[in-house]
Amino acid sequence: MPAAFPTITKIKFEGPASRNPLAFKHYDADEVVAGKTMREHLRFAVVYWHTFRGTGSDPFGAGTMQRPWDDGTASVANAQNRARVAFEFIEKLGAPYYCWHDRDVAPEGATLAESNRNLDAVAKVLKEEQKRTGIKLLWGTANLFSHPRFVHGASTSCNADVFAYAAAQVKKALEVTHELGGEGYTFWGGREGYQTLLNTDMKREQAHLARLLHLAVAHKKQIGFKGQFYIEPKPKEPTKHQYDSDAAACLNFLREYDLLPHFKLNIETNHATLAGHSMQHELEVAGAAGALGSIDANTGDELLGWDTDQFPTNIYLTTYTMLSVLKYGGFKTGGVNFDAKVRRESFEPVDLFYAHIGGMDAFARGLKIAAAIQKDGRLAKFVQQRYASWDTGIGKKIESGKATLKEIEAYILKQGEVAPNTSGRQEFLENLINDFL
Ligand code: XLS
Ligand code: NI
Ligand code: NI
Repeated sequence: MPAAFPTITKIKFEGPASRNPLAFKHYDADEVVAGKTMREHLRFAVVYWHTFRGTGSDPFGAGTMQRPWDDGTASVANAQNRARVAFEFIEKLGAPYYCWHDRDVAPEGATLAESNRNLDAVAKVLKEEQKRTGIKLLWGTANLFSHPRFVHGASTSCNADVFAYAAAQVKKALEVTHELGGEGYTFWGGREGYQTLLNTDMKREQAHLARLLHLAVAHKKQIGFKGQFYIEPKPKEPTKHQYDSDAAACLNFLREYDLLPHFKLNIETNHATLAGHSMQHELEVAGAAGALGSIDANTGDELLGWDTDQFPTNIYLTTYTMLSVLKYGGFKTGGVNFDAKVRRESFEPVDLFYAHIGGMDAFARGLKIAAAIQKDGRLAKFVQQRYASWDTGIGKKIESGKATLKEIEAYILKQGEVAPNTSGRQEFLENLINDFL
């Protein structure tokens, strides 16, 4: 097979002074930062769906992407060829992981059996390519939203046969993920939500969603799959309200249905902002619950209110993201997965390289800056001191649950009034962060 990117060789680290747009300026995979190499910290993954299946179409116009290797047919041979191209790209880029949906990698057939055969035929090539290159599968997932059968949702559909179809599809996607040595499996509730409450039994739909997840947990055990399960929060799009609306809603749902021990969260930047939160907020909610699993790295546009899935280049964003990731002990099974797409106007194959290189460099800088802030220690110390009143005396007693309301009342009656509070020092802290940028 001729190379799909014949003029591009392996992307190298050339350092910040380099002016080569096809080189890393900051991501040096082997450089050790805070005790681990950047490769180990960041665990970059390329997504199959945007990078190899994205056409560049939008509601107003057709696809624009120039992908000369793709013959445009839905044949298995084309899908297998595309898989080889994908690995040429990921290998040249130097990302250690990739992620897919079942229907990105292989074409949907006329029946589920045919779709499964197609998936097996492409998975065979993926396995060969993984072996040849050493690139690994960060997570797999099932596309339970594109086909018209999922018009009312998948596990939350009003039609039990659609639930059954979705469950069967998840079973197969899990098995293929397992076969390819995947380190995780993600559930993003594609259309698990509603357009109008007038036709919706919300309680029943959410119970069905939980049922699917329980079935997946049981099947995981049965086939011996040891990967991590993730839920990916998103508040809207395609439905008006998605049940997995944000990290807090997901955690509550998982707790309500006794699923929390089996899941962590996969936090996506643009989904956080759609939910009216910052990425940092979502990471802190997940981290505080011990459920920070992985991230879908991208960014929205300040002026556009939808999931634009742009590549992240904002150093503040990557710094705050990595500060939270480091704070909660770094990625274990998860990683920085670029769930991002090049703009419709960036239609040449080389743009795929520019986009990923920029995202990787932005995260490398975020990691280094976050590690420096952590090492400096002033920020963490400030937060610790801000709560010092809880470490002794009445604070300690209240926190440990040993004080009664009566004792607390007696304490404050004796005090008469509370001593003046100390400043929150927001501007001081914002300046402190800037010292490291
Ligand atoms: C869509 C989601 C999707 C998931 C995988 O908005 O981000 O791409 O990551 O199903
Ligand atoms: Ni995503
Ligand atoms: Ni998304």
